[in-house]
Amino acid sequence: MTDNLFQPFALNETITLQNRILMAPLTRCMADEELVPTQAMAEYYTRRAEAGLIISEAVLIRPDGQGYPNTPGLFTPAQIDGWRVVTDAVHKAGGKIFAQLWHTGRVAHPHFFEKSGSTQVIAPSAVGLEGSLPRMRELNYHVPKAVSHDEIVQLVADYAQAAANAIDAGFDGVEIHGANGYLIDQFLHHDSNRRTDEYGQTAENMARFPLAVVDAISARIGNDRTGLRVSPGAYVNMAGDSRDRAVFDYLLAELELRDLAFLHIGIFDDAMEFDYLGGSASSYVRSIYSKTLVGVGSYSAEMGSAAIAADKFDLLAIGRPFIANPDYVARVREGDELVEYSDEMLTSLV
Ligand code: FNR
Ligand code: 8K6
Repeated sequence: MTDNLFQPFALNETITLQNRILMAPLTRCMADEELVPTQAMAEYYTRRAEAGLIISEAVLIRPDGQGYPNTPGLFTPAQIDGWRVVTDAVHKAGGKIFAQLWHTGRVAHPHFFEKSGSTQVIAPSAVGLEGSLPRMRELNYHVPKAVSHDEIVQLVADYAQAAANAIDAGFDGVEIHGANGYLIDQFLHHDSNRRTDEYGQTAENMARFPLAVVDAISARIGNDRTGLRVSPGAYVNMAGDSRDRAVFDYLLAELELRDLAFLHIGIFDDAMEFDYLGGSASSYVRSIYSKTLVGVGSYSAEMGSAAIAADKFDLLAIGRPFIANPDYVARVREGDELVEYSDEMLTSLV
């Protein structure tokens, strides 16, 4: 029984989704050398247009946010034009698509962006990640430079400009990538934020940059077209700290006042429990935040449908099964069997 997944859902007065299944953001590393989306990417997304909403793979707001090869951007005219081909095709097929706006912070590497003229990796504090990049053993992470006050102001402006570029490129809205240990999330966890100025130490200070990004983007394109993804439970690129709980308590209360299109959990398996959150990431967020919540993380359609029926969240995002099954929505609706995901599927866009 997955009937409730096929009910339309109004995010607000502007946007109504045709069903409650979202395609989760999935980095595929398939943009061209100028980080422009390709025709193959347009076709890949269009095959999935039956989703209530597609969240694009994470898209760079500027060059120094890049930490993986061939991840697309939204900061040059060619990138905007490339995305317009994608959004037009998705719209023609009856779908909706948001751009996920991304800066990786300390997970970036100059190998990818030094040709832009910058070689500096930036983050809230000069605390580096251990080890080397995935599948690029010769590249070790750098110790980042702690951003200055002026650089923070510039970052906020660059997020807002990327959001405006997304609308220009035909996206229906944006999801701010505040999850998975990247730049915005680095401000929200004590592991990566050791600042002693107005962006560190207290919950209010640590939430200041993330909320400034939310507010600047909402002012630029409308809060009805702005969503946010967060990871209150540290699980990737980050170490957990029980003091992070107070930061998210404060952040979520502030977000409650802002009427965003939705809030989306960033997690790979929502069965994971965090001591300092008193349970799973989604149950913690639901206990504080009453507006539209997107659940995700190793859910089958049946489990997600049951979670929605039990009011654990409102919308279900599906990641890996959507890589394996372009026609995921139709298969679930018809009760057809799904193809199982495997990591080898990441080498081509189907
Ligand atoms: C991801 N995920 C992810 N999350 C995100 O916020 N932005 C991104 O660009 C990506 N990229 C990405 C690539 C790949 C190959 C995987 C497998 C995952 C996380 C993703 O959105 C989702 O949260 C997880 O995959 C869990 O959902 P499923 O796959 O269990 O349905
Ligand atoms: C060629 C494919 C490259 C895919 C890059 C994906 C980058 C973003 C996703 C981060 C994946 C991290 C996986 C962490 C799993 C943690 C589970 C506890």
